[in-house]
Amino acid sequence: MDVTIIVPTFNESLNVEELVSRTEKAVDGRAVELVFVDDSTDDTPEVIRQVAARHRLPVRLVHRAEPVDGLGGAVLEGFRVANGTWAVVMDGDLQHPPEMLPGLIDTALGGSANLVAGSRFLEGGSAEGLSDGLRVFLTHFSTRLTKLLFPRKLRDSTDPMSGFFAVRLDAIDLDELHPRGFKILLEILCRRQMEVVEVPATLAPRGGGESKADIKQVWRLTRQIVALRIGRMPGFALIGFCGAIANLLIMAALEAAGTGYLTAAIVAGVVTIIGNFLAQEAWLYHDLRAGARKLWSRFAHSAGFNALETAVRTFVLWLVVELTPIHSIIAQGLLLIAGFLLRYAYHEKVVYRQLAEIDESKFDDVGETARADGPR
Ligand SMILES: Nc1nc2c(ncn2[C@@H]2O[C@H](COP(=O)(O)OP(=O)(O)O)[C@@H](O)[C@H]2O)c(=O)[nH]1
Ligand SMILES: [Mg+2]
Repeated sequence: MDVTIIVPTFNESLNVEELVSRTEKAVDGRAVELVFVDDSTDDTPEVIRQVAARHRLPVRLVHRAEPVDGLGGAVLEGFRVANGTWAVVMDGDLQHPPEMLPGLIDTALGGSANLVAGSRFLEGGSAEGLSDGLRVFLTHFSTRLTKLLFPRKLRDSTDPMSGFFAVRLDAIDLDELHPRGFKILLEILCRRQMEVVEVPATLAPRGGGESKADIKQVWRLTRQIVALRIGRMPGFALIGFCGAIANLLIMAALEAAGTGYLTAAIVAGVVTIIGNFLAQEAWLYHDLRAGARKLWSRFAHSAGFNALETAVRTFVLWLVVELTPIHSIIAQGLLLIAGFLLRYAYHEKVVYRQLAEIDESKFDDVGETARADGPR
């Protein structure tokens, strides 16, 4: 099987017959199966079974009695059950005319990219089917915003909000994907660097029935973008915070046992540095260890940067307090935040940089991690 076409459906009984007929005609002669991942509360599953029986195209139905993660979760489920080397995702409401399938599939099978996306914004594409001005605005706004936030990963994408695309299933890690709403393509594009080719796509008006998109999707998309962008930062902050508390406790314990405060501070510092590193290794970056530099090198880079950051920060604090009217506590607060962000960036981009998979030519702009925008 070359291609599994995944069609998520939620109460789309009016469109199933036409969708299967037009798809069968369009993909004629290709090794393709169609999988409906259905969360309907109406008779859509029944209709799918009847329609499937009347067609030559292999059609399978996955009905989720207890749907998780809505549309995005349905597409993930489709990826899991797919027999194809490639998965194509297409809406079930005929907004993606099935006649676009040959172009998408042949580009996928004939090229070297691992993701082929239909773009409404390429010459020859069209977004005429966006139902109202608000949708048009939100689509353009979120496209601009995400391209700004992920310049490298979305470098070759003009339409990361598209719902019509093909992806090579061996190029994605299903456990890494955490779709929150409708924008599963964005999730795939931002989790790791994909090799993207686009083809023009038309977004037609809906067939029968009503859109299931609502204002909640804006909130979900916002959360998705935040999660994709900040990645492991909350975990990194938590480890740093626990380390600081541990540092104080160790110091207090040593001093209570009669150790001088400087010796106590040094011992507490060393223990904390090692403890933080082990926590990072075991918990936060365990999935990136294998592809990164060697253990001793990670430790040397991590501890070295932390020591350097502390020294530079203290020196800058001295400069700021001596030369400006800024209060020392305020200055230290701001410097601690800056230091934290630098440490985080350094761990993402250097300490746990994925060496093997990096093709230098692809990473010519700044502001992103190689592939570690990170799952939780
Ligand atoms: N399985 C599943 N499909 C869904 C869900 N929500 C929407 N869909 C399907 O996803 C596709 C796109 O949804 P649609 O309502 O047309 O959204 P719009 O095109 O953004 O207005 C359609 O085929 C829907 O039936 C869901 O929660 N579960
Ligand atoms: Mg639709």
